[in-house]
Amino acid sequence: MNRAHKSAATFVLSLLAGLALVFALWADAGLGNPAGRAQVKPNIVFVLTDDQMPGTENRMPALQNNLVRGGVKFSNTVSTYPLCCPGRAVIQRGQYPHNTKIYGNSEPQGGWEKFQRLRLHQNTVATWLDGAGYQTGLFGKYMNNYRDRLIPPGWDRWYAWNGVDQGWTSVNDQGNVKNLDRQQADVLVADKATAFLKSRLDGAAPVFAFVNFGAMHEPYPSSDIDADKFKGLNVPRTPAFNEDDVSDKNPSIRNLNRLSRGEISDLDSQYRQSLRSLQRVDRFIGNASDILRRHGEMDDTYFVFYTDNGAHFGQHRLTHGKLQPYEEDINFPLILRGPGIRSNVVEPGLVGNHDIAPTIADMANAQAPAFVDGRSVMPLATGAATAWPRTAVLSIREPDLNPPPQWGVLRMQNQKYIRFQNGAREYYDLATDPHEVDSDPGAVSAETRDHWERRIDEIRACSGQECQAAENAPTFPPPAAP
Ligand SMILES: [Ca+2]
Repeated sequence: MNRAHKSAATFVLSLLAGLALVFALWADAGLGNPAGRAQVKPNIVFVLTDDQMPGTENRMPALQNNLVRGGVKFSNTVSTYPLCCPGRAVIQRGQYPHNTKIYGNSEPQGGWEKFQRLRLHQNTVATWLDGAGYQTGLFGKYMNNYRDRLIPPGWDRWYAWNGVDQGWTSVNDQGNVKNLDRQQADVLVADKATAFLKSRLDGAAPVFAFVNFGAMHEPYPSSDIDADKFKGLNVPRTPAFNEDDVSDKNPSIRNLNRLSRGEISDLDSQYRQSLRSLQRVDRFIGNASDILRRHGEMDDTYFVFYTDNGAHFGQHRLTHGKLQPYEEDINFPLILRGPGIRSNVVEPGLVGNHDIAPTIADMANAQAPAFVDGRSVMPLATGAATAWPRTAVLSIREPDLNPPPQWGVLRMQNQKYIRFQNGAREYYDLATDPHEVDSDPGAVSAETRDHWERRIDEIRACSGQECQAAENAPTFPPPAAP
């Protein structure tokens, strides 16, 4: 307990302050902690990237060395709505998108204006942690279309990009709006977040830093020192890349031509640029880890690493984008490291981005409100869970101004059932077909398909605690009576 050692030093310097701290530590210890984790509230550093394709996390050495090898990587993490603003609303509130009602990046589907209009900003993971005594700070991308002098409740330190949609032109630095050089935006995010950690770590209160990078979203700004990295590297040529046969898929894919040589060359070039842009995020993770170690706080700090949504680069004949029901867009791995969390473990238990806020609340020993749909994944991360009863998580794309298809995915442990609004259905056995190249809804019975259709509707209608029952329902329908 390094912070406890510091408390003892404070005691020597100031008898009164020392007595108060000793009392606080005694009271904290007296409350006990059922998970057996740190008695002093841990720091939490949450790094969120933008549009990151699954697998690219393996090209981030500091992330690998500090977080993945020292923590748990969840290989089945469902993004409940693979688009920026809906994802960020889910992440801050711990709710499914059908409960945040944020379905797009701007009005009337979503955006900061709608998030604020629905007063969702008033009750988030920031207010929960602020209420639990944390020093909170947000850095970088907040919500699409945020261009306001208002600092949302719960944030003590505020450094958030302003602009229309993705066009960040300025930054709100603690209420002062300044011009922003977009090329340098991620460097500044890292600098401001690093300064926050350095200045606040010696305080008595624990720190919650929510650090939001623009990488690896287009247009992939990167630093000169990374210019020579990833030369000759291409998008992984999995069976999904420029898929040979798409006759098994819904019409929006079935009617696509194979990618041209020029399109593939562009995708490979974008992929290399995006990996270079991620190195700024990676350096932040390395620097933050070093600072925490120097302050003796690394073992008292949780790291959370995730993206607002995944992205595809040429899979299933799609060029570059998101908002598709396939694994590239909806299964970026959540990575956790910190007190009590297992080391160097890939955990296959089914989790979702609606679990992140309640998980952070659990780490902070803060109370998550009853509206939260997700659940803490700490029992899985620590290994305390003897069972994980969840059998499915729902991912959706709701009607919006973008072209169809709209869809709902029932993402099960090893299976995936996709219902398209246009009537098409896809089914993948992920155990034998992890790249989703052979959809075969006929491989399961009509009763099973009906059961999965009902489950999509049930999860799509759930709220709060009842979402757990909807997600825990049996994967297969009960056998018919003889
Ligand atoms: Ca995004």
